[in-house]
Order: sequence, then C-alpha cells, then structure tokens
Amino acid sequence: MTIIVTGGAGFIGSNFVFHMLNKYPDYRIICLDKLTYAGNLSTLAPVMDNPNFRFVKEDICDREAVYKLFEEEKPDVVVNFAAESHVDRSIENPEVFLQTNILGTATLMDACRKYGITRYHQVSTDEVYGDLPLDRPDLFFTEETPIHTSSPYSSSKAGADLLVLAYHRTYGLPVTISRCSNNYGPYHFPEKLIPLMVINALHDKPLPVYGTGENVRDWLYVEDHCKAIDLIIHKGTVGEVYNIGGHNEMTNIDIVKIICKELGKPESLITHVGDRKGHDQRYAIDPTKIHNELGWLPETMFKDGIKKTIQWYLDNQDWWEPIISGEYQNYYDKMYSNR
Ligand code: NAD
Ligand code: TDX
Repeated sequence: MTIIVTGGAGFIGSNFVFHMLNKYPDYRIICLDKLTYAGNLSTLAPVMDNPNFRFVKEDICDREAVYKLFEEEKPDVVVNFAAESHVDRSIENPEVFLQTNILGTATLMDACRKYGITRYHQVSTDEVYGDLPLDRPDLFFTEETPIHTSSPYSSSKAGADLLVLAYHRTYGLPVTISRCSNNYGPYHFPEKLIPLMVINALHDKPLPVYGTGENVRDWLYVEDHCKAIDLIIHKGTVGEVYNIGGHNEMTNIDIVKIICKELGKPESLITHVGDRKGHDQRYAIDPTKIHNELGWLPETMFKDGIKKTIQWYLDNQDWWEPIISGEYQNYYDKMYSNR
C-alpha cells in the first residue's frame, strides 16, 4: 500500500507518519509538504533514511506538481493533513486559509479522480460545528450537528468538508472525513496554547490567557488521533464522517494552572489579555459513532499525556528553540504586545 500524507512535516501529520511507518513496515509513505512556517523538516529526521519513506516539498495547490507526484507514486490512499491551522492567524489574514484549505483540497481530490485511488481521507476539525454554550454541559457535537462556523479558519475547513462530500456524491470519489477535537503532544507548534504556555513558563515569561480563560476545549493525545485515522482509512465506511474525541473537556485556565504546577512555576505568571475575536466558548465531541462502528477508544489519559508532553518539551529544546527565534518572534510581538 502506498499512502500520500500531506502536511506530514506538521504536528499531527508527522505523528501520523511515525505511527504508520512503525505499524506497517511494508507500506510506502510519501509526505507531501510545502514547509510553511509550521512545517519542519527536522521533525522528520528520524525517518528520512527509511527506504519506505519519501519526502516531497510541494504545495497542495500546485496542480502540476501534485499530478506529477500521483503519476510517479500511484498512491492507493491520500490522507490530507495539509492546512493553515491557527485560528489567530486566520483572523489576521484569511486568504491563505481559503487557498490551502479549500483550493488545495480540491486540487488533491482532482488528482485522486484523475489517477484513481481507493480512499481520500480529509482530516477535519470539531471547529466546523461552531461552539456550544458554557451553561449546557449536556450538549455535544455529533456527526449530525449542523455546520456553523465562527472563524475564517473553521469556515475554510467547513468549505473543504462540503467539497469532499460533494466529490463523493457527484463523482463517486471514495472519501472519508474525520473531525477531531484539540490535539496535544510532541511536535505541537509553539504558537498553540499548550506549547506556548510551557515554553513561556520555562522562560518565566507572562502566560497570556485570552479573556477570562473559561473557554472549554476537549483535549486528545495526538497518538490517539493518529490511531483513529488509521482505523478509518482501513475500516471506515466510504462517504461517512467520523467525530474523534475523548470526553476530556478542560477550561483554558485550568490547563495553564496544570502547566505551572508541573513546571514548578508560580500562577502569578498568568496574565489575562484581550480576548480572541469571535472566540468559541466550548467544544465537546460525542465519539459514539467511531466507538460503535470501528471500536476506537482513546488510550492516553490527560493526566499522563500532559506529563509526557511537558517532558517532551523539556527534552527537545533543540526542536523548538530554532522555531521561537527568528520569524516567530515577529509573530509573537505582533499578536501579544499591547494586547
Ligand atoms: P500544523 O500547522 O502543525 O501543520 C500543517 C502542515 O501542513 C505543515 O507541515 C505545513 O508546512 C503544511 N502545509 C501548509 N500549507 C500547505 C500547502 N499549501 N501545501 C502543502 N503543505 C502545506 O497543523 P496540525 O495541527 O498538525 O493540523 C493538521 C490537520 O489537522 C489540519 O488539517 C487541521 O485543520 C487538523 N486538525 C488539527 C487539530 C489540532 O488540534 N491541531 C485538531 C483537529 C483537526
Ligand atoms: O496564547 C493563547 N492564549 C489563549 O488563551 C493561545 C494561543 C490560545 N488561547 C486559548 C484560545 C483557545 O480557547 O486557548 C484555546 C486553545 O487555543 P489554540 O491552541 O489556538 O487552539 P484552538 O483555537 O482551540 O484550535 C485548535 O484546535 C482545533 C487547533 O489550532 C485547530 O487547528 C484545530 O482545528
């Protein structure tokens, strides 16, 4: 089996590449990644010499390059992780989100139609369902929850999902979609909540919590997400959407307090800053379908996963230090100074 994994130099994509090469030693895994600010070739260093792995630096929006790769590799399966993924950046500059997340998805699926594949899998997000109110803990997102987005990021992901379902109905493309909750774990880019707070705390810098910090996210260890996608591409039903989440809802402020405690840093570092525009209140996934149909269950408890993750950042400063110097510093200053 040959699988093209797009966005495999990013956070979840790289964890998926490692999972697949490890679990299926006879599969060929091709990573197609543009290496945007969020992609990091050093992440893939451990597998670069694996004869079953190939890295290709291209843009999923570049039709010619994508078609050439499909001609060369004749993939059986495509798993599309490639995306602009940060909500705050989408609020500053929506356009690239529309290009990569919507047009890039269309280009990949056109290649799938032209060359033929057995499965196109779209990695989507719980954010396409919008948010839930904080005072209704009885409500959860199911696969039937209407699409109702808040940010340019989530709108671009929702646009892509609709296009994927349209390619299935119109052209019969064998697709599946997964919509996962917030991931955490190794190789999470430092702009996101958990790594940002860990790295700031290590430097005794302020921990910038948006608004009250009462917003709720539903956290899943990245390996559990990768295992769910593995199950869906092998056993999932074509044309179906699967929600992925582990019923692990936490407020942002509680997450930041846990990080302070684990690192032995004072909570006085916590600084409430201006809220995110259109900030979603609560995400909460109902994973009943993937559990009943495919037998998936999360394996890593948050209390263990967060310890492992913090330890990973402590042990892998060589990975994140080059990222937070350079261009990232300009981003940080723009987003956080005078907020
Ligand atoms: P990330 O930002 O860490 O990685 C994205 C990767 O895509 C990078 O390697 C980047 O170089 C690559 N990329 C971006 N534009 C590209 C283009 N035009 N062509 C080729 N490659 C391109 O993102 P992530 O957090 O790993 O998320 C991966 C996917 O999972 C995304 O589709 C995201 O919407 C989805 N998702 C993420 C989460 C989460 O909590 N991080 C949760 C649910 C769903
Ligand atoms: O500095 C911060 N302070 C803060 O309070 C940052 C970066 C975030 N936050 C808050 C905003 C959110 O309520 O923490 C929460 C998590 O923020 P992010 O890490 O930016 O994640 P989120 O916006 O929830 O989106 C993530 O999960 C769904 C991923 O980035 C998306 O790609 C995925 O689809």
